[in-house]
Amino acid sequence: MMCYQCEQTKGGVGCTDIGVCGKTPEVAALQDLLIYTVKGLGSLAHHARTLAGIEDQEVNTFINGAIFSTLTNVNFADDRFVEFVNDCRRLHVQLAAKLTAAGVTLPASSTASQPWFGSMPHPMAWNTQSVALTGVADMIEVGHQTGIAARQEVLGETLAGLQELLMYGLKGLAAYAHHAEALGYKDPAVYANVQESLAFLCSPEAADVGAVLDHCFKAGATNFRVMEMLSNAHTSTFGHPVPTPVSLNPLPGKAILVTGHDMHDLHMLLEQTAGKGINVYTHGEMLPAHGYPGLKKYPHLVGHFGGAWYRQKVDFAGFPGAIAVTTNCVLDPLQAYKDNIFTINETGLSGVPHIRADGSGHKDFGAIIERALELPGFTDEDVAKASRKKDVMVGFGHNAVLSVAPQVIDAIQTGRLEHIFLVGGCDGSEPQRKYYSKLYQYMPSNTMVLTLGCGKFRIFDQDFGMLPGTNIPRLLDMGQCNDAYSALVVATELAKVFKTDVNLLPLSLDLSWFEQKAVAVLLTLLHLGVRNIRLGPRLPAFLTPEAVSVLVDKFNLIPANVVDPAADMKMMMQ
Ligand code: FSO
Ligand code: SF4
Repeated sequence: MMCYQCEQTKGGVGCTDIGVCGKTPEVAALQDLLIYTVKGLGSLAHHARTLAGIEDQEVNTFINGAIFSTLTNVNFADDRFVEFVNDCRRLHVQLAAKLTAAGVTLPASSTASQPWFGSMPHPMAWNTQSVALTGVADMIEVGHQTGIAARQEVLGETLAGLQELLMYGLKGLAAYAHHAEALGYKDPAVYANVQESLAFLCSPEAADVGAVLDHCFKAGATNFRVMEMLSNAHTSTFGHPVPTPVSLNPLPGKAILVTGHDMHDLHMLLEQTAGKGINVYTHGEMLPAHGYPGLKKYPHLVGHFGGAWYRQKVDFAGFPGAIAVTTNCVLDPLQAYKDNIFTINETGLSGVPHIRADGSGHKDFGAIIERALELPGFTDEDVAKASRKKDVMVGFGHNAVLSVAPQVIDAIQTGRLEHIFLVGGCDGSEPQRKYYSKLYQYMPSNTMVLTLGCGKFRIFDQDFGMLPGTNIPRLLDMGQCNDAYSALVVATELAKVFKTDVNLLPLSLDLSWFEQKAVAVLLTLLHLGVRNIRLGPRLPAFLTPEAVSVLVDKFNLIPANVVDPAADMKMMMQ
């Protein structure tokens, strides 16, 4: 196997024996095969749209979900990937039949294999070949031929890595688009862009660095649309987030912990648990849910439990109830809680029950509820012996922040607010990530910090006090990683007031990346022309020094100075 799609990749180079995340070589091969086969279906869907005006919603939904399933820490279940590959080939044949019925024949050149597919045919050709794939072992064998190695050999590491940059950006935006779709929000232009990019990656044009970079920025533009659509989906369904204190202290009673990013699932679960005497807690990236009026109205949504994703083995083992995994990040479970955990949507763990939606999108969480009722929940003694923690504040989406904009603007104009930091992104277990904890310590008291994503867990429970002369907290959490959209709305509005551009505001972006959603957000920022972004704790392994130098020249992308956060702070304050 060879995988270097996330920040924690082995040695900062690539996972080759087994993933640092726990991904086995077998699952890696199946994921590679799924991406290869989705490139084929995406190409066909692109041609069907452009040549025959055929739009196939089942294909559109499938492609985004399938891509999402290969994101870091989403799915480790080999049987689910076999299912995805089979579904992909079935949909391909179905769509090809629609084209034939419409009297459209694809030009022979469109299915000519590219040198970087090695010994494999063009994915569109493979999808319709009658290859006998009877099970996991067959697929793994083919999957081994679809990995990154052939692309690196033919294209060289820089171009192969830039093609991956595009693919990872697509993974991130497909994940966000899939969340929006669960709430009934979709945009034909988004499907079209994803599929056009997949077709591009199978075309001779993808051997050109400039063309690949153009597609990366186009994916960044699409991701902006997607984050906006997801933000609208959340706020139209659940209302705009409002500042809300969240308890970190458990209450006595039966309990369910909901992790991941999917607000729609949380909502369905709150509905199904209402009146059943079960308390629902958020975990990880679900924390911002407490700020949404349409979710906080449920009295049994009682608080938040645990920290960032990488601590889940400790958190989940210490949780006396059932655990619902709606999206990443999920890790191979410990025996201690394996019987309590359930996967939903694209997530998957071997030997763990998986809950599927019915045809109308409804999910029956009966099994989770049943397990929660079997387990002890928090007892009075548990609660009595737990150390009392202070509430944390959430709910500072763009609406809430813009409502205090006049005070912020006044504070900037009168010098009481010297600088704003946006520390967005993910957390992780590596020691270099201590940089972010230290960075906060060096922030002068006349500054504010906006957080988003699970990186917030470095400081979410610390008291930063108020901005001098105002009743605005210095630390404002804007939400999940996809709420980078909210941060962009605020930055754009501030730039308008000061009649300048975002790059000239007293604002620094220090991004901690981990997986491919963060790649999509980075591409969005670059597409918008945002400069001087700090990126850490390590630069992506898939970007060679040559590729990095292009981004440094064009955008002044700055690697985070993880060994000297004080120096970084000094530079940002200048
Ligand atoms: Fe964190 Fe995981 Fe939201 Fe990521 S939970 S690491 S960027 O998946 O998505 O912030
Ligand atoms: Fe390694 Fe990350 Fe790939 Fe997992 S997802 S195998 S940790 S690079």
